[in-house]
Amino acid sequence: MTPPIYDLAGKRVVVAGHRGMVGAATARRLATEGCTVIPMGRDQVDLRRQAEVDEFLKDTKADALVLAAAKVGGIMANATYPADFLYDNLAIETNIIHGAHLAGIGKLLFLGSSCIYPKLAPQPMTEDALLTGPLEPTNEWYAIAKIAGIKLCQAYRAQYGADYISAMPTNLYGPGDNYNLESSHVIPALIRKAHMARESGAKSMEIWGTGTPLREFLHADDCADALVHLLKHYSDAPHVNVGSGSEITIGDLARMVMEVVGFKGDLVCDTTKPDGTPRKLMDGARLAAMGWQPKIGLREGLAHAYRCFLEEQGRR
Ligand code: GFB
Repeated sequence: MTPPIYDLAGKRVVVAGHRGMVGAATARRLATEGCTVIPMGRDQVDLRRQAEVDEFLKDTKADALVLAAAKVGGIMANATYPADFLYDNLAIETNIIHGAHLAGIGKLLFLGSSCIYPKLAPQPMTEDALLTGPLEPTNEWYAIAKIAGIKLCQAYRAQYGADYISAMPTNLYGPGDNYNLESSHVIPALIRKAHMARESGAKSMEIWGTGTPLREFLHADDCADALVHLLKHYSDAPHVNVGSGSEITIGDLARMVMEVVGFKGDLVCDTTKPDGTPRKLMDGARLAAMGWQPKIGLREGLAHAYRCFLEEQGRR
């Protein structure tokens, strides 16, 4: 492995969105690098207000910042709250990127999403597929905000020489996920549905859509590991895909979750609900060439996520 171009040991690193699933995983991973992690979240600052963000950041004396704060949600939340997904995400990233620049924070890592790519992008999707076609309508608002974030990082690099980089993770899951059935992503929804079906002795469990869409999933701890790798080894304008390299249909995913949870009933498709984009597999060659590989397989990751779900339920 080539030596890091950015040494994290002893650095003060702000994690914006430290209570979210990826932010929390990133804070845990950064702590193992000998960093001082400075949490920044909506419990301390309204991230949609520039003045509050500027005030917070100028006092941190931070060297680097990971921008994991965002309004996130699954397919229904995205389609139901387009204004929140566009406004909140644009405001959060604009305020934090500009605030980091004003505070003299030299290194910043912005987190986007695989939904930035066109709905029918050639698969696997390389970074060059950005802005080559129309977006998937169920999440275009979120996608537009995340594309703006990439461009902001590139603009601050071009105009001010700031070392601001962007990572585009695939669909993520793991500890601290959102299990609200209306607003969650598919994995936490399936975990909760399978658990409830087993507990209640139900004969079947419902999934949204046809079960045929393909998705790529990455455990949040693997994502955090990739983000730290990028902080240490990457300094350039183009964004970088962060994926696991393997995909699965939603139907097969549901059957795998049912096995992990121990629910033996039938699977029923609610086709009144949307499928979203038919396929979304990242090309991970750019990150692989930097020497990074995922470590957590899907079945193992789902078993871990289910254990975390049970623990989180037990704490309520
Ligand atoms: O994870 P998910 O909500 O987001 O849905 P997207 C993935 C697939 O799982 C879709 C199906 O085809 C859903 O129809 N699905 C089946 C379910 N059952 C369920 C269920 O009970 N709950 C949910 N949520 N889905 C999101 C974007 O798209 O991906 C975001 O909306 C973001 O902007 C995120 O980019 C990573 O993969 O379709």
